[in-house]
Amino acid sequence: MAFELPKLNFAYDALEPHIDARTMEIHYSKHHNGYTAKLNAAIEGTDLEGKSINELLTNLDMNNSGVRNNGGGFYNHSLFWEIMNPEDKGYLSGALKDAIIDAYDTVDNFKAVFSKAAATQFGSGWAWLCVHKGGKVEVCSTPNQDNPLMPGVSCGGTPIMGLDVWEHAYYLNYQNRRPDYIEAFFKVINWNEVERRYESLK
Ligand code: MN3
Repeated sequence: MAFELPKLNFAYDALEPHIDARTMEIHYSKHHNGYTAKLNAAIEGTDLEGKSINELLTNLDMNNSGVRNNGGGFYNHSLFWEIMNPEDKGYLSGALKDAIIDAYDTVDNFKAVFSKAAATQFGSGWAWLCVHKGGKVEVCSTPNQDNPLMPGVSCGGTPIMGLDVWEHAYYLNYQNRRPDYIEAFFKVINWNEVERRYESLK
């Protein structure tokens, strides 16, 4: 059973003005679609065929660049679309808010730490909020399409929120102003979904 590009839960223009429709269209229909197709090509006819994406990434041979880059790209973007929402965003609350305050003292400081991780990831990559067994949360970043599920990568744990800082994610609207894009991302985070993921993993 091949991987399929997941459906977007919102229209391309739904996140405007924070993320523009043209960027969303290219990002989803070209980039994410491309990772999905190349992941399928990378596992076809191998003993990796039929495994879930979590199995593929947590047991990944890091020298397998086809699965590393495209499996990462498939997983990372699938998460990214789900933790943004134009309407039903909710707000940071409950056990996730408590865990963030335990780790980063205040919500504002957490936002500063996450934003710095995203701003200072050199070149292409992602910033993450991860949950560890026991419920502790941690911010980290990774290059390219790597993510913390992969063996030995960055902070470990399971990502519950991720921000794509590849230029393809923001260049049309923000050019080189990555910090403005990061600020805009915080306006479209679907906290209900991030919190749901936290509750299911803690
Ligand atoms: Mn991307």
